[in-house]
Amino acid sequence: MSVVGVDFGTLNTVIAVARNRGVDVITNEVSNRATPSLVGFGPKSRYLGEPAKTQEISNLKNTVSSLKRLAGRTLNDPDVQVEQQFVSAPLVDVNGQVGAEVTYLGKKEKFTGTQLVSMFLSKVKSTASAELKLPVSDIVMSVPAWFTDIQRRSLMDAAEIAGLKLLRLMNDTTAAALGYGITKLDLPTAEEKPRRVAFIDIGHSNYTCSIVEFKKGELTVKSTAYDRHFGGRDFDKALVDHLAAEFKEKYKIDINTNPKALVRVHAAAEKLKKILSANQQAPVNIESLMNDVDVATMMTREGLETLVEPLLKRAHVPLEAALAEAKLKVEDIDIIELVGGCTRVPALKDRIQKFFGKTLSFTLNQDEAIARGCAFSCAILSPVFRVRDFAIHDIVNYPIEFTWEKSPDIPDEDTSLTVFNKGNVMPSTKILTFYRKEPFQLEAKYAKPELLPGKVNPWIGRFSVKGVKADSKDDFMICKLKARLNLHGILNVEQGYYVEDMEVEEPIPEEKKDDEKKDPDAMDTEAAEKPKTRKVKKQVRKGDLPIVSGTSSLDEQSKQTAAEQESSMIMEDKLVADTEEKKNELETYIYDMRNKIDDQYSEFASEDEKTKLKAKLETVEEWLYDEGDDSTKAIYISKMDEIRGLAGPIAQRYFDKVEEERQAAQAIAEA
Ligand code: ATP
Ligand code: K
Ligand code: MG
Repeated sequence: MSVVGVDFGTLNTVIAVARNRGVDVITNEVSNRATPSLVGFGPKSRYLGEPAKTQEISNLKNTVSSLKRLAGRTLNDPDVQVEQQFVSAPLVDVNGQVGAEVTYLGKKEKFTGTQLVSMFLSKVKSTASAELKLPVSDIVMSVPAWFTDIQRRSLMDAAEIAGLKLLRLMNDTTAAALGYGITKLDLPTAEEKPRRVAFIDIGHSNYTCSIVEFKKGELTVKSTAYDRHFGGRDFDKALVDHLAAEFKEKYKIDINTNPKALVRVHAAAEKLKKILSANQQAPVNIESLMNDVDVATMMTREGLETLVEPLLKRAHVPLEAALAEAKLKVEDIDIIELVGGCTRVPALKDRIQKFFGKTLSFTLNQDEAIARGCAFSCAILSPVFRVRDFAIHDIVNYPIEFTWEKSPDIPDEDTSLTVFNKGNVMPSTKILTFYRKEPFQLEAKYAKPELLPGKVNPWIGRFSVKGVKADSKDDFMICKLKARLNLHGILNVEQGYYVEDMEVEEPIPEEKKDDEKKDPDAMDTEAAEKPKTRKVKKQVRKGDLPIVSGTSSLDEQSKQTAAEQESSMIMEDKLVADTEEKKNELETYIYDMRNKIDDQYSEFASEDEKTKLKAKLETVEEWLYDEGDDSTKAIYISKMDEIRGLAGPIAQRYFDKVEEERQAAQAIAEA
C-alpha cells in the first residue's frame, strides 16, 4: 500500500511519498517536482496538470485555475468574485455551488468546484501511481487553516470521487510543523520549556502564520492567523497593472481588452518578480503582444517594492494576530521558519525579520515542506507503515455552537451552547447531554459568522436523534450525543446513546504511602485483604440512539454518479491519448522504413518488394495528412499492420543475416 502526501496549492501541487528510506518528493511526467493545479477542457479530452498549462494561453475560456479556492464556495461570495480576476474560464452557479462553464467534447458543460478538484486529484493519483508502480489510494492532503466545514467537505467528496481515501485533511502550517518536528532529535522533554516555532507560509494566494510548541513526540498549535488574500499572485497583479498602464501610454495598446495579451503579461510579471528576488533589475520583452506591437521595458526591485507597498504594509498583521492569540511576545518565539514560494521576496523577508527582530530560518525546503509533512502524517496513519508516532494537537479556528428547540417539558432549558471554542484543541470529542421524552433535532453552526471567509454560510449540519421515548414511569431519557470535530476539521455528531442513573458498588481506590509502593511484598498482603467498596451513582449506557445527519457533504448517490462520470472521462482521456500515441507510432514507422529500405534493408528486398513498400508508405503518409489526421486507434493500428505485411519479411531477412554473422563471429572467437 502506498503512503502519499499532497500539498494541493493554488498554483502548484507537490506530491511526496513515504518509502522505507524516508520521504521523497516525486516528479511528474515531464520530470517536474511540482504540477500546475490546472484543469483544461478540449474538443476530444481534458487536459490535467502539465498539459493544461501547455494549452492554457490558446484555450483560456476552457481552462480553470484556483481550484481549491472554488471548492465549496458560492458564486455570489465576494471572495469568489476576487477569484474570477485570476480564473480565465467563466465562473457560474451549479446547483448552489460555484463552478465553471466550459466547452468540452464540443458541448457547453458546467462542472462544480468539487468536480473540478476531483478531476485534478485523478491526475495526482495517476502521477503518484505511475511513479510508485502501485495503485494509490491512501493520501493526506493539505488545506489552508482558514477553510471551513463546507470547503473541507467539498475536498473530501472530491477525493472520494477521484477514488482516493483521504486519511487526513491537514492544515498547511501544521503539515510543515510535523515535517519539522518529526525529524528533530533534540526536542525538549516533557519537563523542559517547549520549543516555540512560528511557521510562516506565504504561497500564491494566501498567507498563514502558526505558532507551534514542540516537545519530544508531540506538537501543539497555539495559534493560527491568516490573510486569505495575500500571496504571490497579488505581487503579479500589481506588476501587471503597472505594465498595462505603461504599455498604454508608450505603445497605445490596452492589454485589458485582450485576454490573451493579459495572460501573457501575467506570465511575464511572475517571471519578472522571481528574477527581482535575486537581482536589482530586470528587463521585460514580449514580442507581438497585441496588434503586432513588441513591448520592452525595465523594472527594478525598488520599483516593485513601491508597487506592492500596500501589501507589504499588511505583512505584520497575521504575525501580530498569531502572537496575540497565543498570548505570547516576539521574545517568546525561538525560531521563525519560512515556507511557501512567496517568502523568497526580499522585501517580505525583511519585514518579517524586522517584526521578530531575529534571524529567519529556512531549514525546510520552501516548496516541498508541506507535501513532506503530509506524507509523514499519512505514514503515521497508515496501518502498513511503521513510524515513530508524533502527536499533533491542532486548534479550532472558528467557534461552533449547537442549537435546538426547547423541550416542552423543561421550560428553563437553554437552546444553544458553544461546544467548540476558538483555541480549543482539534481533533476533539465532546459529549452533549439532553433530557428528552421524544425524538429531537439539533443544528450545528459557526457561532461567529463574521470570522468566516467571505460569505460562507455558517450552517454546518442538522442532526435528528431517533428512538427517544419516555420510560415506563414517564421519566426523561438521558440522551448522550458524541459531537466530534475530527482529524479533517469537519464536525459530525458521530454517535448517540442513552444512559440510566444507577447505583453501583465500586472498590475504593486506596491511597498508598510512598514506602509501601516501593515494597513489592506489600502488594501481596494487601491483595489478600477484601477490598473496601462504596456505593456510587453512575450513568450506565443502556442502548443506542440512531442519528440521521444532514450536512453539506454530497449524498452517496450523487457521489456515486460523479465517480462514474469521472471514470468515464478518465477512459475517454486515455483513449484519446492512446490514439495519439498510435498515430505517432505510425508516423515514426513510415519515416523509419523509408530510410531503411534504401539503406540497411536494401540488399534484402527485391526491386518489386521495394516498389510495393514505397508505394504503400506513400499512400499511408498521404492518408495521414488528409482524413487520417483524425482517425481511430483501431485504424492507425490496421494501417501499421498493412505496412508491416510488406516490410516484415524484408526486416526478417535482415535480422537473420545479422544473427548469422553474430554466430559466425562467436564461433571464431571460441575456436
Ligand atoms: P497557496 O499556498 O496560496 O495555495 P501555492 O502553494 O500554490 O499557493 P507556492 O507554491 O507556495 O504557492 O508559491 C507560489 C508563489 O511563489 C507564486 O506566486 C510564485 O511566483 C512565487 N515564487 C516562487 N519563487 C519565487 C521567487 N524566487 N521570488 C518571488 N516569488 C516566488
Ligand atoms: K504548493
Ligand atoms: Mg501553499
